[in-house]
Amino acid sequence: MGKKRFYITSPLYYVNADPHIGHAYTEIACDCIARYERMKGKEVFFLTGTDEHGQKILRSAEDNGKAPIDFVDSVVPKFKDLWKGLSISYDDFIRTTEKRHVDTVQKVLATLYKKGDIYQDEYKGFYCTPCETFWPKMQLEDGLCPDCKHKVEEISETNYFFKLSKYQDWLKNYIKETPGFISPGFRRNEVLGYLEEPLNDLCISRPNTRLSWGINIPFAQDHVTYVWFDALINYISGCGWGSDDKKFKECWPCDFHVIGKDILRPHAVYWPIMLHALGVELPKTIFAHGWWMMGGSKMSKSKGNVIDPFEIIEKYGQNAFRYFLLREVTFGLDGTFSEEVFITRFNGDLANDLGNLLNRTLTMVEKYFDGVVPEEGDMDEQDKALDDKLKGLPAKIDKFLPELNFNQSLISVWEVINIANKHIEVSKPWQLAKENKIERLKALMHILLKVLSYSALYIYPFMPGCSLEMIKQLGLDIKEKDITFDRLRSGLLKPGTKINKGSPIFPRIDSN
Ligand code: ME8
Repeated sequence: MGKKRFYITSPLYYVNADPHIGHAYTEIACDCIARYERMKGKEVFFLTGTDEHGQKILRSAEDNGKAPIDFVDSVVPKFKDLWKGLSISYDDFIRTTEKRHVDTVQKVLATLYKKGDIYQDEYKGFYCTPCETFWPKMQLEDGLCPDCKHKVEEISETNYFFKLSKYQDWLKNYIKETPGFISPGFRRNEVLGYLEEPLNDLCISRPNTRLSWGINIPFAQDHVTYVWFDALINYISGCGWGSDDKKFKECWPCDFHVIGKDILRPHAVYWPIMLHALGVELPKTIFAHGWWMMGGSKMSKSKGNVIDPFEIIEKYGQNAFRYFLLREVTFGLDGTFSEEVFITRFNGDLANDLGNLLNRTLTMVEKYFDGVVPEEGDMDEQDKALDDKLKGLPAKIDKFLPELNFNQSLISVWEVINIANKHIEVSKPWQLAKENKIERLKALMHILLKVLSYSALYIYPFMPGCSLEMIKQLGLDIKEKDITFDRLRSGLLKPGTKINKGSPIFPRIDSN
């Protein structure tokens, strides 16, 4: 058997409309972790994809005058284009309409049916189409869906049910005994809160007289599978459960399911119970992040208040976009997106702090040393303080990133960048040059180049494009595949090599 891979998943996004920045957020977070784990030398399996069945997608297809499969085929490339535009390094992209997924869903259904965990019953309830959810009357709010406040339809029909209730106590105990299973901690408490109420069995079928766009249920040809039951299974169909044992053993258990808080219940209640009933180990961590809001409410396709990520990339570049989303808000909490705040952060952190440090250091190396990296000189107190800060960085990143604490990781890198900028102000290299203090100037330039070289590599998971551009301008002899923590340990700067100064990496944005 091969080595255990680090396995991370994003949700499968609905293809009823174009992707927006909420989708980009989860994807960028997963990509950052995938790149960081690769830097640590891990084999990574990063799975993403699209959720393509169900009423909502069917309605959008009808609205667009297309057959459902043609409609989903036309939307999927938009997600793939966005991931390309954001340098998302996924290893596999799964679509729920693919045969490998359909076969797995049918196998799961057949297994659970045979085991007696799925049964047939009459269903009476209120159905919310936008949420694809049945609600008992008592949970409606003013007769409307308690989640999205849309109108619900009263329905009575024969359906198939999955015995969630049978496993409620088991799940409650599992969550209590496994603190890191649902993260952040306040989300774990929220789930324990749901589990205080009796859990209803989950209706996992739809009669195909009402909905035909779904996966056929193998023991009930007149029903299709409920879209959530279908979609969650991607996390095992995408890594070979029931079809490729070797791959499955290499990947499972999954290290991180990264999701938004909107889909906590299916992931933290239905999914663990489905896996447990199947006899499959549970994922290690389900991390639910917060929402990007616009004008006080969640940015979402149905509210029509979305920001087009293609536009932001076009205007400001993928690096700044990735940086902003990961830096601005603590992962787990909500944030408000505004272009004004984006520009402030761009001009401050990226143009003034990082971009300027790179540009002015390279300009000085050209001016004072003909663009050649000087030898390491005798460090003065301030050089040493900066060097110590730099040496302390990997430990900080290794503490914060495995907890998906992106903004603290970036803050730690920027602390070093800012100290380097202050060091320039205080040490006045232009003065040293005038006074011909060449040894001091050499030492100073060397430590600045060292800070920039290490920073270029540390920011790789967050802004891979920016990292590669810095590597090029600094003249470092490193290929992308060699960006690893091992490589960092063997030193980066080679005195005597030429730098390659280019144009500023983040030119200031004039917002007027
Ligand atoms: O729920 N802020 O798909 P979906 C932050 N197909 N993140 C957001 C966001 C926002 N305003 N809006 C969306 C589905 N997201 C199901 C998932 S998984 C087996 C099936 C992100 O297209 C966030 O990760 O509605 C959220 O959980 C996901 O997109 C929902 O995407």
